[in-house]
Amino acid sequence: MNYRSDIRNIAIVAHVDHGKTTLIDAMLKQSKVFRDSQKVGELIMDQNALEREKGITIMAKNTAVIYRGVKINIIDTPGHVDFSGEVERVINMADGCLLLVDSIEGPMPQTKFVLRQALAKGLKPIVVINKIDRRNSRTAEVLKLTENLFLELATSTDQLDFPVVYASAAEGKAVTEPGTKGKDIAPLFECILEKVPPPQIENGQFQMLVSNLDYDSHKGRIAIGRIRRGKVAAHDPVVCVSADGSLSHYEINEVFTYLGLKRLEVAQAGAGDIVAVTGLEKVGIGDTIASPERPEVLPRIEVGEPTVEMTLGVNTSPFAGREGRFSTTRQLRARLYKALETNLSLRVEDTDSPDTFLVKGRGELHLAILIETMRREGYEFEVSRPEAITKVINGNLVEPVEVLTLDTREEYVGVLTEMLSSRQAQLADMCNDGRDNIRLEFRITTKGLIGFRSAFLTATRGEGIMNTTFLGYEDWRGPIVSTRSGALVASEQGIAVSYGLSNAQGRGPTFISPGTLVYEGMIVGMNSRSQDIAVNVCKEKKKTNMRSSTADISVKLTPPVQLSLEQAIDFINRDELVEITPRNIRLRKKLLTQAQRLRDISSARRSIKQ
Ligand SMILES: Nc1nc2c(ncn2[C@@H]2O[C@H](COP(=O)(O)OP(=O)(O)OP(=O)(O)O)[C@@H](O)[C@H]2O)c(=O)[nH]1
Ligand SMILES: [Mg+2]
Repeated sequence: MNYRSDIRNIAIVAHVDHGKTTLIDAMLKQSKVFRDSQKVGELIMDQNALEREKGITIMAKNTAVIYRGVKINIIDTPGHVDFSGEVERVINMADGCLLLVDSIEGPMPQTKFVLRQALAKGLKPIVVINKIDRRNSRTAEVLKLTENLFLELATSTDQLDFPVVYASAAEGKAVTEPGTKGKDIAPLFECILEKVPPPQIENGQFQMLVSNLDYDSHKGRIAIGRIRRGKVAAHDPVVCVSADGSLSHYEINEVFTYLGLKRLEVAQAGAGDIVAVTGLEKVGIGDTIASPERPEVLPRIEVGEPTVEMTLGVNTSPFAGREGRFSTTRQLRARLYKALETNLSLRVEDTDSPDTFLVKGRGELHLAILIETMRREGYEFEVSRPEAITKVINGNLVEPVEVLTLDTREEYVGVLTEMLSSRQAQLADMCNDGRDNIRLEFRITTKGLIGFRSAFLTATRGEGIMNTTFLGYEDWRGPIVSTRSGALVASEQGIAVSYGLSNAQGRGPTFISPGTLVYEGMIVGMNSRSQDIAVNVCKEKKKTNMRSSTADISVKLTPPVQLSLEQAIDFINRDELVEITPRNIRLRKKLLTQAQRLRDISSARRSIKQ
């Protein structure tokens, strides 16, 4: 077995927001891959518009820097639990990982998930305690907690011997001794060169596993992965082995390697390096590309199963077809099936209704990002409330269960415990730091978590952070009764006016402002009681002969509660839908007229009696 001492391949893994992408900024800036005059800003790798807006990484991405003549291929991964599939997809390209841990928060649920993944794949970990510039850093304690995590997860004793680097990614500094003052990120680079094993290579015929796909309108599909064996050059004949074992023959068009934010075209690349190749028209993630002389298949990438599902279908609202560019069944279907090519933990299924598809993902945010992406591309459609995916194992109905970690203030413990007990959650652990900051850990069904995020943020007035990790499947615990209050439902189509909205606000908060077009059956607010109530928000004040210049202005409205897409999906009940167009997000009852809804309730009652 040979090694390539001129390369290191590392993945950066951590809990959400612990500073992975910022650390890559520091590495890119220090290795001078940019011209001095070039303004590159922050979170350079988060280039996707949604990533920039939300300030989180959604997709794993590659970059590379050169340090003392060694190329370090770096893979940035997302830390949010809903995008865990991305970590699983790319981790096989690396030989080592930087496990970042926030110097205040310490190891969090996703830290454990990614460390388990990394150790299972045999990656050499380097612990990076980050954000040491922050005033309340508790570096020594966090290191202790991280050591405990290793003790819990390690499968061999040599995994317990990990190097530690202390960093401020934001300031671009790293040191190996806690408490010392650093000047740049070089100590981290040195540690990578010394501790991460160089890629092991096998000489022989070309073989690579495709870990990512990209698309270019001129070059077509771009397959990205790490070369396991041999080398590849432009015009080489190759075969691609797809999921069903079928072989397709192609000729490699171009070969690229990474440097900074660019892909550099190279004449050839060899085993151990991470490359992008073009010329393969039909190639998928998980496929093996190999020399036709020895087309041996590499194990496909395994990604955890989806836990939540929702229906996504053609928009059936009275305003359908007005605001989107793509709205037909055929267009929606093609777009959804295309998403499967790169979004490995997503599933799409046809349903009995030709206009509706079942979309399954790793969490509400995972699905919301797909929906938001489609809406920005010009699609219009409707979605149902997300539901946890149940399965039957050995004749038993089982459902997904998660660990929910809440970090908040002591004063909210009562209200949170009460909210969660009605959602089938059990308190597993509670610790107080002595300063009224409290961490609560619950075991909860995925179904009990749906709709909880917005309720949590409201209950804690934004003073709380929640995290979840998937635990496994357990016996079905029975249905949960919705505790949401009723909806204010528009009783007729028209334009909402101040007078009508002001009347509606006598019942509860509204979601729309005057001038909004509404239709019968659209949800325009929240009732303070549990049942739905019809309101006429288009109703004008009766004109009187007495002209009063202030009559209409005097209506004082409370500003509407504006639900984001995620909040809207979180809010709706089973008999409701979210209508999504490039311009609007509307909530609606599935059955639009009150007569239909009443009939539905009475027939449901009849069927219970029978
Ligand atoms: N004070 C301080 N803030 C930091 C440091 N590193 C990152 N941050 C901040 O922490 C926040 C999250 O940083 P990111 O780099 O986006 O974190 P991430 O791990 O890539 O997050 P995801 O990709 O969403 O999982 C940003 O506001 C950063 O500015 C640091 O060393 N010190
Ligand atoms: Mg990031």
